[in-house]
Amino acid sequence: MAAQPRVLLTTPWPTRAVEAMREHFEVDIHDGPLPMPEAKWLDAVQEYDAIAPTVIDQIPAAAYHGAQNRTKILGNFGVGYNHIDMAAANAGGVVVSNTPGVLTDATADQAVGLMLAVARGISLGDWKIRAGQWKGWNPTDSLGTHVTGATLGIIGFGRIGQAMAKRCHFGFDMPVVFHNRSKIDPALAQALGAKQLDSMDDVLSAADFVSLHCPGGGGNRHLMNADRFKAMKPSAFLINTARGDIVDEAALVHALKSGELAGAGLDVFEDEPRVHPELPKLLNCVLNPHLGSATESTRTDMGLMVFRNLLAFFNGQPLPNAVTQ
Ligand code: 8YV
Repeated sequence: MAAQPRVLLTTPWPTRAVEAMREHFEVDIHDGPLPMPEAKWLDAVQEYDAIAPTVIDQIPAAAYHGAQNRTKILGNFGVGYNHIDMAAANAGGVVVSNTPGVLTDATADQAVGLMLAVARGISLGDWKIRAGQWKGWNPTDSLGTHVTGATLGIIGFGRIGQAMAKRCHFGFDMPVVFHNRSKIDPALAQALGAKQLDSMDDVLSAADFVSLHCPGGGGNRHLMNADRFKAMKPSAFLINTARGDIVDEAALVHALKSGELAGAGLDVFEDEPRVHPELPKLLNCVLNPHLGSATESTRTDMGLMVFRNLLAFFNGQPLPNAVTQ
């Protein structure tokens, strides 16, 4: 019997996805310090046919030399791949797959949750009770911002941006405006109660809530900077479930402190797991530790999707989710 392909997961996964992998591959799971150290990466690319990284991995340049290495495919556990050097992978003949679609709903749900949590003081209220700080109801205590009917601005109208529009338009009667690099079919936008505006600044100035759903890295680094915060209404909130580097965190802290922005709901940060030291001190933001796709079923589905891509690769079939950039 031919030897099974050897696969390394750079961090533990949900059990069912690992079991599926183990039916077809010889699987090892890195259980040392995270992210997986560079020395381990350098050994791993000589020992494994495939490696399945996640967003936290810092992949060394030598890992992309497909001709010299045993590793010919990176099956990314996640849809975003800004931590993968695609130019190097393409040049070195290393194939990359990702996990689009399966985490769309979970991530849009989380964005809605952050919007409500920061606008309505849900996490602050929870903290007040736990800290024994609730002195009793009164008509002016802990007043938040009304969400239903407010205008939502979406930056990046891909799968997750569209799922956010759907929830907010049909669930909260919100008019939705959006910015997207390419033109979106107006009929598709209209079906979600959304309208594409000419410029990003048009969206920022119209919105009561701005939710980011574009990829990180490249030209999107610090897309939300001091000037862009100035373009937003002082009563507006920023929601980020996309990537931390889209936001200039220092400029955001300034905007939140100076009253240029009313608040922020953040699931992702520029230099995870480090969070700008001022953010936890601010009561007008809600902070989550990168939970967008963190449901048991979603993380299992992500693992199963990596598995299907590796299976196709080792069977010589086209990858269902090849990253082609
Ligand atoms: C993941 C994500 O948890 O898929 C993505 O791009 O941001 C998250 O949902 C993480 O990136 C997994 O690597």
